[in-house]
Amino acid sequence: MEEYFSPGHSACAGCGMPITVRHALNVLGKDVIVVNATSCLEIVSSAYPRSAWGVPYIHSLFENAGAIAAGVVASLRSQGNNHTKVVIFAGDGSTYDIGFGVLSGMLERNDDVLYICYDNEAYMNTGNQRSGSTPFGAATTTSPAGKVRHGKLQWKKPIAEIIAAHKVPYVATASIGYLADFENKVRRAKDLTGARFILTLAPCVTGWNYDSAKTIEIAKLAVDTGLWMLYEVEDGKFKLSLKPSQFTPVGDYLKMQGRFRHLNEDEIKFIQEHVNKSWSEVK
Ligand SMILES: Cc1ncc(C[n+]2csc(CCOP(=O)(O)OP(=O)(O)O)c2C)c(N)n1
Ligand SMILES: [Mg+2]
Repeated sequence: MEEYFSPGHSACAGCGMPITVRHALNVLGKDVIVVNATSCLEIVSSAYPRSAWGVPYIHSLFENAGAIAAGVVASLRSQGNNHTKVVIFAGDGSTYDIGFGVLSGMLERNDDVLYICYDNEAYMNTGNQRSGSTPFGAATTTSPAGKVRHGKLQWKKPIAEIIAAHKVPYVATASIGYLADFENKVRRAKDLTGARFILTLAPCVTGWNYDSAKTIEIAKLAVDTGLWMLYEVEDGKFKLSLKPSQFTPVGDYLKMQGRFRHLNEDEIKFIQEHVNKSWSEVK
């Protein structure tokens, strides 16, 4: 198989982000133009004079990936090119927070763009600051764990639900712990037109603070504990991709990561109850 995201980039060993990009491009193929919002991905893959990209690549600001992609697709289509796919790769900082306004515009116009967010649950490139995606209880440099408080005090922003509320043709959540499921979702999105969005959990070794050999295990455990729900919303229809018959306790996931090290049993129970409630709502 030809590769479009090559080794030799400078991502950390075990980083979940290049796994996301590589597998997405394997499905999307060569006829693609990538727009990439400022993030770890841009830094590790595009420092001049090197490039890890085997497809055309544009670096955008945090704020305007959605607008740049909309412009690229408008230009292509006006030239009679109806085949080239335009895909955005962006981190959670851009997606949930700083680029959200422009993303919302792209969705509202139903621009023919596939947006893939690799979610590592914080602003990692600048040294691990909390984002709207950082989960409850996680310690970051701006939601520290100490005597007064234990990490982030808010839950994750429900970004996939917010995007589905725009009534775009396709929204999905994925995890690199379930790569075949992720690839199937990219394949489905590739075949559709209009604004499509895939949110992929992509663990960060340094920010989450775990053994770099455990990336896939952790990404899988996030799903198996029920903390990270895999689903699709196509034409407004919600469909679970995987419903674990028995959930692993959330503590098994939390205790593997330094960012949750400070949590006590009551706090872990509180998170477990939140997960149970989310699933009963879905049912
Ligand atoms: C408007 C703006 N604010 C802040 C920055 C500095 N900055 C560059 S990358 C980055 C973190 C990106 O976080 P995320 O989108 O989650 O991607 P990650 O680094 O985690 O891969 C920040 C804060 C910037 N480039 N532009
Ligand atoms: Mg991030």
